[in-house]
Amino acid sequence: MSNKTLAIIKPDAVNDNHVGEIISMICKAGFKVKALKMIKLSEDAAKAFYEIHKEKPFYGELVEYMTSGPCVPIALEKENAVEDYRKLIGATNPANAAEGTVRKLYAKSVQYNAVHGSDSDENAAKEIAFFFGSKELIENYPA
Ligand code: DAT
Ligand code: MG
Repeated sequence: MSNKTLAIIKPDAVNDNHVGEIISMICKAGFKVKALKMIKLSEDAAKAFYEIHKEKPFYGELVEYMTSGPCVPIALEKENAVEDYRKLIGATNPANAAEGTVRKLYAKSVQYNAVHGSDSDENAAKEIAFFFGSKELIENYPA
């Protein structure tokens, strides 16, 4: 059964012109794009998106970084989407990311780590709804 996950190409990767290469890696790995946009998060939006991390020491820096420029959220579908996408992007800290993963290739540090990925089906649904209204998700294509 196919399920969904939310990817975000984060501001450093957008700024470095890696949007195309990262989307290409995602599509070559078999994910189907269901919705995609470019957006500059407000401070309130970034705080809300990362609410789960609000007690962490890096929360302030994370919010600052995620509002530093535009990012590209992408709703994706694939069998085993959450786990397979996290495999494609690699470990949170690029120093620990496997060869050939998105973070190994494009992340600069644990903070500037190029991409986001949902960590569960439940959070994927919440995160997709955070960025996309139901009319923005293209459910069945090609017809
Ligand atoms: P992931 O993005 O792999 O799911 P996470 O949910 O633990 O990782 O953390 C969310 C983001 O917060 C992560 O992508 C980058 C930042 N972050 C995590 N750990 C950090 C740390 N030790 N120092 C600075 N930023 C950190
Ligand atoms: Mg996470």
